[in-house]
Amino acid sequence: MTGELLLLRQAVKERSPLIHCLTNHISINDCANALLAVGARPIMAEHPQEAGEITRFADALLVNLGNITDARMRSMLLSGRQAREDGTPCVIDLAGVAASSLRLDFAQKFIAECRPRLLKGNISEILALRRGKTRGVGVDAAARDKELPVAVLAQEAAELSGQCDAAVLISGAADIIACPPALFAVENGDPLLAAITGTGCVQGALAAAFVSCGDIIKGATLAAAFLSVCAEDAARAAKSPGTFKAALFDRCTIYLTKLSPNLSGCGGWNMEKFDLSLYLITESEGLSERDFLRKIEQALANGVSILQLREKNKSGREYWELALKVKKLADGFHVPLIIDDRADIALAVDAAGVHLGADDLPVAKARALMGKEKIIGASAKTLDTAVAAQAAGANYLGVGAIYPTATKVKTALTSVDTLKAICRAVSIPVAAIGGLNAENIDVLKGSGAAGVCAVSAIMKSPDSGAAARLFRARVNQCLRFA
Ligand code: TZP
Ligand code: MG
Repeated sequence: MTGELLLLRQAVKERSPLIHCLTNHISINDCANALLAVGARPIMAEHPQEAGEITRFADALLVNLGNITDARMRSMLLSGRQAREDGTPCVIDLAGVAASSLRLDFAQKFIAECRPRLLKGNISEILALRRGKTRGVGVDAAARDKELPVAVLAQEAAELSGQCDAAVLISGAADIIACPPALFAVENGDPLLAAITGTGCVQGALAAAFVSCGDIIKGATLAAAFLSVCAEDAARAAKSPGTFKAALFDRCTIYLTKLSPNLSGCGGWNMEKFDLSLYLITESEGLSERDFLRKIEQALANGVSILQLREKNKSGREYWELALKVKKLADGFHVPLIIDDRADIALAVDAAGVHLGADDLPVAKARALMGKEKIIGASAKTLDTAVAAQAAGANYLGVGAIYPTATKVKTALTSVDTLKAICRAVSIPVAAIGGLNAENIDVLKGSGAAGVCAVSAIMKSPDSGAAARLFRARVNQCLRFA
């Protein structure tokens, strides 16, 4: 399931589905921006004379009952019927059905006539629909409903799913996704999600995007897992609602490299916050500083997902000065910067992390110095060193050289079979390295690698932007989170 969710997230980015949203004006802008952030195309057209026409060529329809109006109700029925006729997936966000009979009656009518594939609401909204009775609450869940144990939520979701012949997503501290026999709980998230209005609406919009490219249950589960884990990550960077909101939208743009079961909360998922898919490692030899920085900038603008500054012959002072400049470039593209060899330089420039080899500080020592939040990558050439690096606290591995490298690096080759064995044995993501270029990365298909490192293929190209763009296209074809 985890790998399939990653594929689905990738598919949205690649296919850019058109998502027709009939939604309230409180959160309409956030929904549109969240859809853009994950690579979908929002269209919020709500005039009754155009709604059905637009649904006809949309990839999914979202109707959200928040702050409902006559015109929007009319449009929802027109669009909903169109979606049903065309087999276009339709998601209904039951916003406010626990608050008013108008909305509850309308939801029942819409479900009966338009047969949405996914019903989404907080626990009070789900209970209102289950029982056909409003609950005298606003648009958030009643305190007494929020206290219900997860097992009861799951039961209610499963029963509503049967009642309405649709999947059900209950949003809350734990999100429940039910379409019997499938049942998932996502226990990730952060209380700050409740401190800004409309994050529930955003979850519904994301669900519409994800179900447009895959099945309903996976789409709903990914929407819950994705938003929750982005929120956890955003909350580490921002502690108050305004900055949290900006950080949350920034996180929504990430490709995922890893989505693994969250061991502390059964049924939850963790996603890695960095993307190894195209890992540029710098090489400054023979270049003026100006040309070196320009080469990096061009590559960053063309699909590099993570950057390593690698300098072997500079003094500490020179390394630090260059790292400051490269950090500024990387920040401009929201690309994490990793510093090769030197934890001190990484800390001094507040880089995202450090990459360590056999001659550098041991991973455990660097972890003790750098804390939990910094990324520590480790080179591994054998299964044993890979497993040991993970145990010592590494966040990713660089494995190779897969092919002989044209750089001055003296290193033994690592076979693709060893790469595969390492990918199977560790749960952290693995990037392949060594002599890899757009022509030969096919060997990585099915290896389980999360990314590809490139030095010469990009840094030695006269046009590093074009080289990165080509590399990115090939990486997307080859890796697909195999
Ligand atoms: N470690 C193993 S191979 C290598 C490093 C740093 C260099 C890879 O460079 P290229 O140009 O991608 O072969
Ligand atoms: Mg090193």
